[in-house]
Amino acid sequence: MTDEQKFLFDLNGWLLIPGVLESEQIALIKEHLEQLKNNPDQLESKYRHCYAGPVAELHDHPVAVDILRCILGKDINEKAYGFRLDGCYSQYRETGNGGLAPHGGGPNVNPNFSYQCKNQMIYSALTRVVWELNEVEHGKGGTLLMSGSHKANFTVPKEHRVAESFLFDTYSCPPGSLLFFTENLCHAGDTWQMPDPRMAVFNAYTSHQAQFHKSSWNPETIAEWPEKRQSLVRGVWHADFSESRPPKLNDWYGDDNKAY
Ligand SMILES: O=C(O)CCC(=O)C(=O)O
Repeated sequence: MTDEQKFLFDLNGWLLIPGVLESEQIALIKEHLEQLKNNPDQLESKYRHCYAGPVAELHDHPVAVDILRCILGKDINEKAYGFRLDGCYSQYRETGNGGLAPHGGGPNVNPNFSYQCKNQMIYSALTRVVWELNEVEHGKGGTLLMSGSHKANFTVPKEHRVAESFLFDTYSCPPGSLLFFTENLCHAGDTWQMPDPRMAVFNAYTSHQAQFHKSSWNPETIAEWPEKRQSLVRGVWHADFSESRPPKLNDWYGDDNKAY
């Protein structure tokens, strides 16, 4: 993560990295999401999830990992990340479809929404990573982001808790772009106005020591992932003092150590 990216993420609460994915990878992921929508029964059950198949490559894509290490936590060791994949959903929204009402922003002591920056170190708490798979033109349906509201000292006033508020920023980007935002940022879904559907993967990440969403990962899907990617869905704890001192570290995924 560059100094400029850190500055912008801290200042605004969000960061866009345009054009990360190649067209072949985008096509594979879109095909998977199309199949899930139109013919899910033709997919083997272990691939019948938005986080499965070619989408799984996104969960620890090197560009995402580089940023997540800086804003959530560095690796535990060579086998395990210091952050976890807390959830994943996909959007397939046709032209004219509305989005979620504004939420988040303002003071929050809940550790899952407690954005912090101290001594030039960021802790973004629950962090959303959005992969835009189709083009987004400015103001035509990209996520609405109220820059700075992740560390506001006052609740977002009700007149600004509407998608029309002039405080909302947004972005334009080519297919395969990557948007990060901290979930305490006030944000909303906008009406999708592009001719192609909004196809996007919404990943949520936390520190490896925190969990917000209840898990529902299919173990057969996870079994096919490389070991380090599996660590994204391991149990939620840091140190086990029950058998040894120094403690056993949380650096593996398995039946005995997975998130529920
Ligand atoms: O649809 C969007 O762009 C925003 C989605 C959203 O607000 C969320 O996932 O929390």
